[in-house]
Amino acid sequence: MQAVVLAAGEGTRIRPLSATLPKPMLPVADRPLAAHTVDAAVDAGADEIVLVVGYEAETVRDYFGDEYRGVPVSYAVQTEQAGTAHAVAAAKDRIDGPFAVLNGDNLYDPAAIDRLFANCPAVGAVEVAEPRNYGVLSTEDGVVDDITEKPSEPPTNLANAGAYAFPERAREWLEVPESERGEHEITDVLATVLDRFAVTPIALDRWLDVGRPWELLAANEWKLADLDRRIDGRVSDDAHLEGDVVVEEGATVKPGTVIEGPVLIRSGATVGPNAYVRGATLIGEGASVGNAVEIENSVLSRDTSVSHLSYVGDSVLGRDVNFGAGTTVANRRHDGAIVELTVKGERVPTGRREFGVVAGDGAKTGINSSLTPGLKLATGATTRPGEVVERDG
Ligand code: TTP
Repeated sequence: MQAVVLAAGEGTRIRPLSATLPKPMLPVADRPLAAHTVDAAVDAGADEIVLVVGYEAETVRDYFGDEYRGVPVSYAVQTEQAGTAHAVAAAKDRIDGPFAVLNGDNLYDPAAIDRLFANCPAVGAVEVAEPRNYGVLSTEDGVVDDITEKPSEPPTNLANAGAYAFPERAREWLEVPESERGEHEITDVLATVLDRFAVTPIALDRWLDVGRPWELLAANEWKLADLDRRIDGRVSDDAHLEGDVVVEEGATVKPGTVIEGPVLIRSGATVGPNAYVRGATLIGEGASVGNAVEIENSVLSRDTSVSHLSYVGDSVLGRDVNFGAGTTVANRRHDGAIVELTVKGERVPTGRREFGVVAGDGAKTGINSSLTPGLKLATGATTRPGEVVERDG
């Protein structure tokens, strides 16, 4: 079966992390987010991957090339982001049989993708506590018979997980009218398939839609938890590594450092001396964690540097970020309330009592900067020495 993977979105809600990278290319453990989806499709037996690209398409092409793990990869360009059905329609000419559609910014439980492919026509379903916020699937006699967007009285607690195995005929039904949101949506294609075929619901044990910065942290927490200890880099005899820690070849861990997994230290990164790195943490390629720095439950993207005497907790730092000596991130409010973050101009609860900051590529803090919980630093933003930063900048 062909797998059409949607990766054309800009990721406006995850800004500033998507300023130079499309959301599907943001780092999740040892690969981009979309590579986890493509891997699940390849493991399920996909015989071709069709990536729908648009925003910053070149970075997607550079990563996946023409062949990925022995499976041919082709690209369809969606010039305008007019919706998920519109995105699949951009790949229409390449579809010549039953086809799967997966989101390049979702993490799926891989075993479920296997079952999805084996049971075509099928749709991924995930049990949720609050179905009113989702597209909800109704079922009868083990077959999905309807989908309702954000119903006030949900018929089930099965949310549409955005994973579909469509029969070849669905290719003819990709041109759907605009929805109330003004987009051409894949759920309208699904509705036609439900009318004409018996569609099997495939239960996903786990699923994560990565839309906002804290969901990228959650994606890393998920995939880093799967690490198996492996030390291929240079680790000082005076460093102490506990649990599932991976030090890739070309990475260096200096004396006095303590690392408690799950932690992944990627090639070219240096940690220490005397650093304390705790899970779930990703230290990206070429990143550097200096003397007496503590990093907890965070993502440091490639070439980012946190200098001596700093603390970073529950945070996501983009590429080439530089935190000056003594930078301290506060990751908990005094009142213990859920930390909020600004997403497209609105304060939104992250659902986390511990959440630090999000720093766009190239952001720099002056020495002894103090950063408050739920703060966003824009691409290339700077703070002054000793500054207490309480507002996004
Ligand atoms: P969304 O998360 O709805 O859109 P987005 O990725 O652009 O993010 P944001 O809302 O923050 O701006 O998209 C769901 C999936 O569908 C995702 O994998 C991107 C993909 N997509 C396209 O490929 N083309 C489109 O026109 C749209 C709307 C989404």
